Amino acid sequence: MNVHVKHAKANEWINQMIELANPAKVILIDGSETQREMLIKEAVTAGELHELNQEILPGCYLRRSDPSDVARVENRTFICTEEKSEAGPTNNWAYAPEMYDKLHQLFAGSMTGKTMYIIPYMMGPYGSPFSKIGFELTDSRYVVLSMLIMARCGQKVLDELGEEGEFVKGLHSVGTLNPEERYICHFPEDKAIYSFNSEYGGNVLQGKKCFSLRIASVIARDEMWLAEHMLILAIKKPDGQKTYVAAAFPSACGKTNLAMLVPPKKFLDEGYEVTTLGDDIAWLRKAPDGRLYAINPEFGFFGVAPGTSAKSNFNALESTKKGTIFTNVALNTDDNTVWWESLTKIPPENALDWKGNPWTDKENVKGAHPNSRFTAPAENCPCLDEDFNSPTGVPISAIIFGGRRAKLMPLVIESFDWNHGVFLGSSMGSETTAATTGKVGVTRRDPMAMLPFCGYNISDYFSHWIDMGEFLGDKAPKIYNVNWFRTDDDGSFMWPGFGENFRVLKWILARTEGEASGVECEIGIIPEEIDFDGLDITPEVKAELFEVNRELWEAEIEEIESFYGKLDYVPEALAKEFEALKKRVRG
Ligand code: GTP
Ligand code: SPV
Ligand code: MN
Repeated sequence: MNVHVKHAKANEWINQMIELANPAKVILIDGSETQREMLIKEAVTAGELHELNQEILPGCYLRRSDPSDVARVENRTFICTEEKSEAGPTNNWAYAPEMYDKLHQLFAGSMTGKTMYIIPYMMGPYGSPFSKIGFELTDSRYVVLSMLIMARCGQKVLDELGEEGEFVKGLHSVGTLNPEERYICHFPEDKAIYSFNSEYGGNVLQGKKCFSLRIASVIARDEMWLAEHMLILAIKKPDGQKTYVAAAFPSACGKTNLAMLVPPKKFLDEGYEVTTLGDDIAWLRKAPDGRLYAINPEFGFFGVAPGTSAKSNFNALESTKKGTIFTNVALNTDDNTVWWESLTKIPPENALDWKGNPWTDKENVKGAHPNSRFTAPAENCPCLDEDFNSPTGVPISAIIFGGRRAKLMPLVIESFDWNHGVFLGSSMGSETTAATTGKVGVTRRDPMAMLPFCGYNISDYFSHWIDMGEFLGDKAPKIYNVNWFRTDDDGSFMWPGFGENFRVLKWILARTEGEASGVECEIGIIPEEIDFDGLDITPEVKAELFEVNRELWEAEIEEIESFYGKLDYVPEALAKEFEALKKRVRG
């Protein structure tokens, strides 16, 4: 078995991997429609994909994954380096030479009798200085078909790579799906990724979290840019002027929803418009004009299905109407379409749940897995921004951090300056969700929403953020923190969220233009006035959305103290910010 690409180093490595995994057949993914259709046909015949109603959902398929393989596995995800200090205390570290030995044993013969697909893929637009190339060698047709949606793949990528270009190496094998022996390994020093015994999204679609965050964050540190877990959106004002914003929220905390939001009717009538550039990952670089520009390295959306409806996220739902792979949602057997919680008020009469069992006990059993997903081409999105494929990216005026905080965090605050903003990001807490295995609803520190995705020592990552502020100087974006998830004493959300979040964006927009006023408080700058016009909320709720409770902040300070205490070091600029916060809260 032998494969030839016109890049000596890539060629050599690919053939080494073929020798190791020993597939019966090797196919190079060329990005052609003919090849994609052939793979879909094979996947349907093999029972790997279920063909949905092609009249209602053309080109759409349902995939049921193994019930033990439905989310990212943080405890099986490793950063493998020579020195432990390079990975730092927030990552699972493995000594690179030992992990290579282990992986080479696991992968030896792992594709015997199977086909190896070689996917050349590019993260970022064609012809862009931001873009980077990788290869994923996999024995999963589902991974190939998903990668064809999520990244730019095929011959065009090989053309951009040329004979000398740099590339990230990636190997994936489904193995036996044994969760105990599941390995998601990153070797930042060699720019290599190995995934074994999983077939779920963020574990195996290597272009996404593995490359675009864990490996790219290391490259970004070395090259003085940022690789972040951020959506990118544009707000167009009635006068036609556009402003771009990037926002980092932890997994399943509202990035896709904010990226695609539909402003309330009043603002649409006034002529405001929101368009989407990305819903999960941003690469940000200082451009020749001195400002911070962002691109979305991805080509599709791997979005959370439950909660997505025509009302909550019209644009995301529209994006899933063709050419989409649904994973672990319910099957409506009346018309052979899909269903998930909140898609409609009333579930379908006859359905199979996400495991493929007749869904009879609708009271107690969920139809879709809470982390069920759609893999949809970005080009389907009705509000996709005209600059989605722009090689230069878009200039970012504001960076927003946020998370799920039932109490504590106000609806929105602005940081006093860049370093204070970095402090807000570094000390962020959020309640855990179903996007990763483990307990849901526990508050944990998730700095910049990057806890599971930073490929190196988090202290160095904080320093890098501080350095970026200096590098950008007075052209640095303003930094904010938002919280859509504050609850009342009954546990109900106090803020309507979704499209109404536009009101917060509008305040942020006005602030970046120096047009809105704010009031300094202990934790940051709070809006003097937000446009709540037409919104049915009581003055008490409004007040509570911005309340800063000193007792809760005292407890928060303890938690930050304990988190900072576990780090190798806290950059001086952040230690200073933390001291200043303590003084303001206690003062
Ligand atoms: P990942 O793809 O895991 O990175 O998630 P994400 O950050 O893109 O989250 P997403 O937008 O998919 O939202 C996740 C969940 O949060 C869904 O169930 C949404 O319905 C819910 N959600 C999103 N925005 C809001 C909001 O403004 N308010 C409330 N209450 N819930 C929201
Ligand atoms: C997330 O968990 O942040 C996701 C889904 O976007 S995954 O691809 O699994 O990372
Ligand atoms: Mn994500």
